[in-house]
Amino acid sequence: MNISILGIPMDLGAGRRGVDMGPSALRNAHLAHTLRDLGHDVTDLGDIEVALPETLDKHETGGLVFFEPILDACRTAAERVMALPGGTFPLTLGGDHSVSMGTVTGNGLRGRPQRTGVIWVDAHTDYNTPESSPSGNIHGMPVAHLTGRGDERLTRLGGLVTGEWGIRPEDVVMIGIRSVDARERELLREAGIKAYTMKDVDQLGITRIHEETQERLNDVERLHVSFDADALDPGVCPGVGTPVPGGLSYREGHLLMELLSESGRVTSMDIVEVNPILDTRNQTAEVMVGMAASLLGQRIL
Ligand code: 4U7
Ligand code: MN
Ligand code: MN
Ligand code: MN
Repeated sequence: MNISILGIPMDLGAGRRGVDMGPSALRNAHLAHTLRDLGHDVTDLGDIEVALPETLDKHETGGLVFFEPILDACRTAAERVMALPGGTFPLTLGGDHSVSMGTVTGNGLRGRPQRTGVIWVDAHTDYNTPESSPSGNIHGMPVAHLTGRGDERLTRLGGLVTGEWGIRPEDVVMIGIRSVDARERELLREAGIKAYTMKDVDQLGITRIHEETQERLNDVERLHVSFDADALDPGVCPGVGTPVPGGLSYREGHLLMELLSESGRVTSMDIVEVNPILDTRNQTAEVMVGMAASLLGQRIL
């Protein structure tokens, strides 16, 4: 397979600094080399340019912190993904999770706009709107905006999204959930978004969750996996900005990626929220490179 790596070194959407170094940490953990060893043709496109917080006034626009530079970066990321040749697998590196507003949109609109399913692997549901958000941090809002809720400049990605295309709420499946804000919970219920909590992971297991996910997303033409490193337990991935105890084990993460790989249906992936400042000797980046490898065909035997 042809894989294109694109970094979005942005931490403007997160509450603390450091995930802007995620792409660099993942490259240092031998991302491209690992994927080449699996037989893939890998091109690293480098990073897109993102404004540094030190050069900006931290201003809030209607409950959205750093709204303008985030919109800019997401739009650029979407355009870069859209420009990739057909058949290429985009592997996009955050950055905080707001980058996925750009990457998912770019993947959905590439070539001709297609119905796109999203598997959101995360401790959080990232379904806040500017009104419901307790923090104003945009990394807690990407799924709401991708499914058409929230600030219209973000849902339309500054005019890039025109017409009918959007992610349907029924085409989103979340896995690993264990932290949801009060208002966010109500919004999720209203929207009918399917979310597998850690309780579901404990009770049903990843195999069953994967089967149900495939069934639910049976009709989508493209399938994007957005993997927030904080979905995994902080013991496995300590280098994340918003750690929540009780996460996916190392094997649960790999099993999910292995099953998705076997399905042959995944067409793009993000790795987001790796924070090297808070990490231990780049462990989190190394674990996340392993997750990407499992999704992209690595087998034990
Ligand atoms: B991440 C939070 F309030 N819900 O909106 C918010 F708890 O991309 C956290 O999943 C969001 O890491 C976490 O700020 C966003 C908070
Ligand atoms: Mn997230
Ligand atoms: Mn998260
Ligand atoms: Mn986070």
